[in-house]
Amino acid sequence: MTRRTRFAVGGALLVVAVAVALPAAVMAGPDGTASVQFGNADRGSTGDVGPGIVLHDASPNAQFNLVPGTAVVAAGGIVTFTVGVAGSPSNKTVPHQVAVCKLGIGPDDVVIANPNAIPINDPNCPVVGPSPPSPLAVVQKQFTEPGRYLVLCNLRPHFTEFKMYGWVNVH
Ligand SMILES: [Cu+2]
Repeated sequence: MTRRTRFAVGGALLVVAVAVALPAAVMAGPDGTASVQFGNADRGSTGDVGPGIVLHDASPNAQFNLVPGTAVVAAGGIVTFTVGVAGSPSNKTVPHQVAVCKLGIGPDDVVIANPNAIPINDPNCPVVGPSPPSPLAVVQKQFTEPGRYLVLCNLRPHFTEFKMYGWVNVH
């Protein structure tokens, strides 16, 4: 089993656990809901990268991930994005911010107006939350129109350097 496979399996188990923990009223039926873990707090080896920041991997690519990379939900369904759920409290130090792009926007279409600012804030990819960015949060979004939506971390380095994005397929 490769490292990548192990991460994927762990993430899948976690998504199942989150789904089971949701109250019955939220479970709207087949594909009425989906859950995405937004960042993997405990992945790889520990390393301090700055005051108060512990990146849990020598290469942050394992941590700066959406699991699953593609979530599927029916039109009208709700996707729950959980930031930082996997980490031990001492490792919940890296903030994230969920942004969902309009239909038709791909990773190469994202406009970074100010390359020196941390937030991307592309009007075509409005922030869902948390606001301000946080290492520990749960945010939800309802998807009414079918299509394939790009979901990214609004913190520019996470997106540009670590490709922290995924997809929601609405059918
Ligand atoms: Cu991020």
